[in-house]
Amino acid sequence: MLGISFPVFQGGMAWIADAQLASAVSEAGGLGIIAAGNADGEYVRKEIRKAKEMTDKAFGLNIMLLSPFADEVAQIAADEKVKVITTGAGNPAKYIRLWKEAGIKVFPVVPSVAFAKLAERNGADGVIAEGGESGGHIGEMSTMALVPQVCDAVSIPVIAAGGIADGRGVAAAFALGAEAVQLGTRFLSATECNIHENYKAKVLKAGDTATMVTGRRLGHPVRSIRNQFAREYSKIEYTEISDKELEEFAAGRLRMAVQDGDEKQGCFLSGQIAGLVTKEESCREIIEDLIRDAEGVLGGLGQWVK
Ligand code: TUI
Repeated sequence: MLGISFPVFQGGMAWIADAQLASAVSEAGGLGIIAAGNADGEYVRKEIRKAKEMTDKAFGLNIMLLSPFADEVAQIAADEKVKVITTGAGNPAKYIRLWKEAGIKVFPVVPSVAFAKLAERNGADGVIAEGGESGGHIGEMSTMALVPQVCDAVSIPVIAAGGIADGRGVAAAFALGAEAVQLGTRFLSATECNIHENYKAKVLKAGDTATMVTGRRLGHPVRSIRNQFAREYSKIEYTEISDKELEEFAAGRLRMAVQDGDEKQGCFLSGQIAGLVTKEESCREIIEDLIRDAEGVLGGLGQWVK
């Protein structure tokens, strides 16, 4: 469907997944995805054009639907005819006709079976079933429970996401019925990933319980590495503080992490699988390693088959 060599999507991480990371993943045979995040249309158009210079292969654009620029970015994606759009944090129904008319393949991230069915009815080409092990904005389901139920509920391809960072995770996703995987946290350690060195170091150092979830009160739970900011947020979250003040407290924190590497004040989004991410490697090494190891795991039952 997409002309990619390997069934691996790189997650559309806001302020992180730029033209350099996306083109490196696509050049390595996966599907690189530029993240629009909360950025305006001009930033997104520039990144799309940069990626077109850097690779002839297909790449995607992730549109974060809570962004104040979502309408503008949705139109730019159609004008620029990106090959693939993924969406996060909402329902992309109102844009799907625009994107389909531009010949774009559409893959909404879905946090539940109901949402997956809705996406299929609305004309999505596939769904990304993302469990709450992932970093950033999360749903309530775990990947292990969500993926097989979504696979049974829809007949379009299912891409599994959340808690996958190595070949074992890829094999598990395929065992659950997925046709591809999406990884975010593993690509944070890529040499081509332009995050501040402090961010990379934090991910490389993180263990299994390094992350926590904040933001449930405002309806947008977000998983990030436990630090001063995350602790302070969680301390004030259920006090008498107003919604507006709480939002203001969190505003701009991801950029502080990604661009300034501010270990105390920044919000370092990461999945629970960060404990498996222990070295910096190129996107090519990451993808080749995933596929080789997954094949080893899936083929590993041969000795038991009579
Ligand atoms: O979107 C993500 N991950 C993200 S978005 C983000 S930026 C952000 N900043 C502040 C608040 C919220 C987000 C950082 N990380 N992943 C895809 C994803 N989509 N996970 C869960 C969902 C989702 C949740 C609810 C998709 C649809 C949905 O629909 C329910 C509804 O009522 O809209």
